[in-house]
Amino acid sequence: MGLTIAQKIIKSHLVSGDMTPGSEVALRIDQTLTQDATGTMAYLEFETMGIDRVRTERSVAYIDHNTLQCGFENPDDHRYIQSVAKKHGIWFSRPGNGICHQVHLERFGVPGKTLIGSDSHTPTGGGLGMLAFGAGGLDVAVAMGGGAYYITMPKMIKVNLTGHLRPFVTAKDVSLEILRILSVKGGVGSIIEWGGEGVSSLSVPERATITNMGTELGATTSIFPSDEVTRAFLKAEGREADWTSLSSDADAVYDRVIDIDLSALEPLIACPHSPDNVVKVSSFKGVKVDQVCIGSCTNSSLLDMLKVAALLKGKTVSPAVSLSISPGSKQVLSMLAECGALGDILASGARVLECACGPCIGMGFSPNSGGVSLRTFNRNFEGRSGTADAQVYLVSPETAVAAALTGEITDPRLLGDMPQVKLADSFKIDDSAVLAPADPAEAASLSVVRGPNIKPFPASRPLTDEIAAPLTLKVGDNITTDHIMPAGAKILPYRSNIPYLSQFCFGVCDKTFPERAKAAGQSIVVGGSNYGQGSSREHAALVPLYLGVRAVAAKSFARIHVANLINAGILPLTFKNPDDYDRLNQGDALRLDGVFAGMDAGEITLTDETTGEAFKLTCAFTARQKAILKAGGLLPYTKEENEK
Ligand code: MIC
Ligand code: SF4
Repeated sequence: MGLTIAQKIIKSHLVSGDMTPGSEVALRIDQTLTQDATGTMAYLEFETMGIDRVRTERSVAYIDHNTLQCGFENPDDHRYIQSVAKKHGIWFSRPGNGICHQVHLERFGVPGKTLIGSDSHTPTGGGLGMLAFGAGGLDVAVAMGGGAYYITMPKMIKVNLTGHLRPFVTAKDVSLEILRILSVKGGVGSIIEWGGEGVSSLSVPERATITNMGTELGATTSIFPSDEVTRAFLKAEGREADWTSLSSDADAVYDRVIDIDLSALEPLIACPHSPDNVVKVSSFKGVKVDQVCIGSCTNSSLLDMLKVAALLKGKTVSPAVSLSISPGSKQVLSMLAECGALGDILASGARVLECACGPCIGMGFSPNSGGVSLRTFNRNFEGRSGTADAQVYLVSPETAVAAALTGEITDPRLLGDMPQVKLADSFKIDDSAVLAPADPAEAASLSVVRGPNIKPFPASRPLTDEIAAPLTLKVGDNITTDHIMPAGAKILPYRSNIPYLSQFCFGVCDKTFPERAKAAGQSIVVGGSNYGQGSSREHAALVPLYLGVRAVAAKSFARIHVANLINAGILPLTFKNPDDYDRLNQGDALRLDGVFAGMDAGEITLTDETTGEAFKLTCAFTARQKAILKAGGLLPYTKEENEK
């Protein structure tokens, strides 16, 4: 039987496990990346492992999230990351050099290699034919130390593309179409492989837009073949030698095949507050727009920016709209400047922000009260923009420009003819903002700079056979990590200060949760389906751990979050009968009995002492996951293993 592209890469990186869907496989990791909002914690974790130098082929630390410096916290963290990177063999991408995923695609990604990053959009690398996963910081720390990365062997979904995109219809609309078809849960447990004759009409940045938003489907990752288009992109980056051809076997078997005719697509828009709430842009008439943001790791490539500049050229942004543009990298910005496109953007009245995540993660540029914001980003979760009652829509750069010019949600096809935009054959290569690590001889004498905002990790507790705890919080379906541990300019600077962060835990759902959880000492949280979707932030597990959460019972979990819960030593349990969710009430006194035997049997009983009812919860943990949970998390587990 033939293999898919992903199966081929998994096979060549398999450390242990068998490749049957649902079993655990351990993969050798070639490259890692971190960003600054998750990086500080990841490097603190790496340091506790006592390994002098990373054992990967390439590890890169990016500064792109926490770039607003409203106090000492972010610059202190940047200095910490810079010094730890230099000492331990990690390349350091300075603030201003760009968004991790965009820069990694341009300068470091290699087809056929494995990459894990402490950011959920690491699958952007799939646009180049990398097998790239988002992961918690601790998993990235382990991989930097040469340890394997464990995943549940996914099913394979193929999306077969035919035809080609018509003017004003873009790769972003392809992403929104697959979200419309599959929903934010539809990719869970699967790798999405993009194929078919339509693929050759998509450039690498367009493919990367699509693999980037595979994260919103809950997919383990997404991947494109590596073909002549990939080779041309790498050649333009001066890296043709990194190219290899990658395709699936003709007789590869997929669990599901979805057909998308690119020629039949129309401009699409995701409505508040979920990326899968997708309709046609043409269905909107007269909806006023206050703000438009173009950028983020989804849509900040040179191609996107050139199209935006061409559409803005000679025109003026509507007085009702505030338009921001953040190019994805220094390379993109300097090429825009050199060809004059930046001048066209500025002349239109747009505000040019630095090459960073910025508004995407609420780092500035929040909308006005109740404002309508159209963004070329990948997430429109409630409150994520920094304005609680903002209405955020996700669109392509073309649709974003149409709204910026007209002041209303507008079908971009009404703008007239799409100007022709072509990518240059060679890009401007300037890696001066990427600092090389010290050589091993010098590294030993280097010290690491730590600011006062770095506080100790929450203490882990070994698992107990009985857990008696109140149900301190019951939440619904599709709870995101932005609900559990919000981000934004006011909170993100405290990512290395768990006690401080804890006061905002579940703030979007219930501001009283932190106080109630602390008062209870230990507690159990109940969630609906797809609990923990979204970001890779391990803080969404570490902060609940600090607040005494011992277990989360949910209808189902998102992949990265469930791994983070296990790594933190919190039990993720799934309702055997999803309807039991309805029979539990916030405030009930709960008890889990026989946890150890239950873990072995794959089923634990939860008793609601308030109502007297009992429920079955499933827990299909692997032997390794059980050992991690019993030890109280991955750090104590690794320590125990090292002492053996
Ligand atoms: C996000 O888009 O939510 C983030 C911020 O990039 C996160 C990482 C984080 O929370 O620091 C992600 O997607 O993993
Ligand atoms: Fe940055 Fe936004 Fe991409 Fe997350 S989704 S990495 S915040 S640009």
